[in-house]
Amino acid sequence: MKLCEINFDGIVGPSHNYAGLSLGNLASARNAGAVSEPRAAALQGIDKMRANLALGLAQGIFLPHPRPDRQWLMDLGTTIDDADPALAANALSASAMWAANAATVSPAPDSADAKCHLTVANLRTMPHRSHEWPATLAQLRLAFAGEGFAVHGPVPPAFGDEGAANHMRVASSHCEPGVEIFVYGISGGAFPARQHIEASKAIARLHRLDPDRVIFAEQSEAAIAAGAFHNDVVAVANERLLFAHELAFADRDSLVTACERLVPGFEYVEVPAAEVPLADAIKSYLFNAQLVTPPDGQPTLIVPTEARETRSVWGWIEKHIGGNGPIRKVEVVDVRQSMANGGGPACLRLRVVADPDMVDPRFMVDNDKLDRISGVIERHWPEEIHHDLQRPALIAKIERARLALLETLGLSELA
Ligand code: SUG
Repeated sequence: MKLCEINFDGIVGPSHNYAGLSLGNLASARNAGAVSEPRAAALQGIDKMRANLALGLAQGIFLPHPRPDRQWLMDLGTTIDDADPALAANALSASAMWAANAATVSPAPDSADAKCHLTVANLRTMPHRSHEWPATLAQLRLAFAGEGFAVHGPVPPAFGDEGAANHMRVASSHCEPGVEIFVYGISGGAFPARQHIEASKAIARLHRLDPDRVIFAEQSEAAIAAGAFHNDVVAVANERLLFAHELAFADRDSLVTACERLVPGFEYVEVPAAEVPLADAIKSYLFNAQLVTPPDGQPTLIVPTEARETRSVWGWIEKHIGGNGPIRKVEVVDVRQSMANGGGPACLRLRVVADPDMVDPRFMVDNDKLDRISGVIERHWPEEIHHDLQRPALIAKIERARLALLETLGLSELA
């Protein structure tokens, strides 16, 4: 069995649009009502996956969900034709593309039963995301059906859980037992805290983690108030490295001390607010980067183009790399369509440390399969979506597009 980190990217669905649905997510609010480009958005995501493959990383996919979610509308006593526009937008969101919110993952080396555990996120805080979990769970059950995995249903909706976006793992290498950091928020400010500590504690128990190797860290109020609606907007970890903004955590010192005690070779890289103000970090998504270790062993940061365009951020990156800091390389990817809804490179992927041969191969990709997927996107994804979300011809096109993709991938059972 050969464990490695696999990035599963959510393919951007054909209903991708800007409806301004996420309170506390500044990009979503700023772009409310803008014209979206689902085809370009999905192709940007495919190019990001190609860049990961070119780095020598293992790459997987998750599929768009059925949209509009007719079952959800039926449970609310309405249909896509009759629903008021706000409800219709909630039923049509392509938010499942942000796979970092699909589930929390604890790899086999961390669990008492040596299985890789995945708990689907309930996403109960935002109405448009609260109905994602059944379609996510169906995919997790197919992709990770093997004996080495344990897939769990959502934590009860009393407590908000937003998946891996608020979870980090530090370990001397992916294959060694790690320390899992669950970051939670406490409500009180203008924006909701989407991850509750009770949900995180439940997941740590369900995943059979060693309580001595689990840390619960509070997100700083300043970060939430500045628009860090998920911790992965202000921090990211990979193997021995934790990379974070100075203002990410309520009590940074305790977190760093615990990691130093538990993880051999642990390194903390902090970006001071004096060099990169929180607002610049959030606008540019410096921390919503994929921090990865390609086969060449050089820790690499995959940032969105917005990071290069933000002077303080790009200056910090150049200084760090030029000064021989622990992050050795930077790659820039264009995911502007997703960024405009508050989703950067790291939001678009779920990391799973596992043996790729144990994953259902329909969820793994190489360049040939990405060619076939882009072919379907080019043929079927709408070029633009304006504000006429309930137009019957658009709805029919969106539904047909997804079915064409499922058929191409041999996944029609998800229909
Ligand atoms: O949940 N945006 C998503 C972005 C998720 C980013 N994920 C991570 N940080 N891991 C959200 O706020 C916008 C939808 C709209 O406004 O139409 C949205 O749902």
